[in-house]
Amino acid sequence: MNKHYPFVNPPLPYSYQALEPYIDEKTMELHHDKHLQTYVDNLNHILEPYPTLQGLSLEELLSCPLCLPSGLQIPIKNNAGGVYNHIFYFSNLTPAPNLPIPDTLSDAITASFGSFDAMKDNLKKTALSVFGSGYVWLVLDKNKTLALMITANQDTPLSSGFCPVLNLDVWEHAYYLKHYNMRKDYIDDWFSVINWNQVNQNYISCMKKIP
Ligand code: MN3
Repeated sequence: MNKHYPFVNPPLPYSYQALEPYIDEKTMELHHDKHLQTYVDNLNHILEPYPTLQGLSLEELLSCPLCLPSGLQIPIKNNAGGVYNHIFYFSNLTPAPNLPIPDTLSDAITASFGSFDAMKDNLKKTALSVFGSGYVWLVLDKNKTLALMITANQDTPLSSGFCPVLNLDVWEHAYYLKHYNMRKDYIDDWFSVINWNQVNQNYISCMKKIP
């Protein structure tokens, strides 16, 4: 995929039905082909008249909102965020269970939360507490500690200096066709299709980025 304008919607790294029965085919198709595609199209439309911004990556567009022209700060936060958050969400899922969690990440989770189960319980409670549309994130903070955070709408942790390790989309479009109002069941199903090898790689690259 292009790292800058014009952004493209990368294909899913698995088929639409690959995450059945945990996440259904129709949800994946609409989520990728319609929701994510709309953010890609909107972002390209916003950047079209601004050649000076067209060389910036998603991370660069999102890390310093105040560096952008004031009229573009909110539209870019919403649409570059929508692109970044969805690509990251899809990239951390897999139809092939890959437990146990790699040692590097597993040790970091134990150091920060006490145990994997404590992290999982905490993440589930946090995800259930999100009011309205948003995401729950596992992030690395400036002290190289793993932490959970909530972002509203398509906001990202990048603008507040956190490095993303894993995210969970809790907008209703991510689960309503299959799980209806049962967000709790969606969270449990999502835990069954997490690509822990990829999450471990995300953690390692975050460790390298934070001085
Ligand atoms: Mn979504």
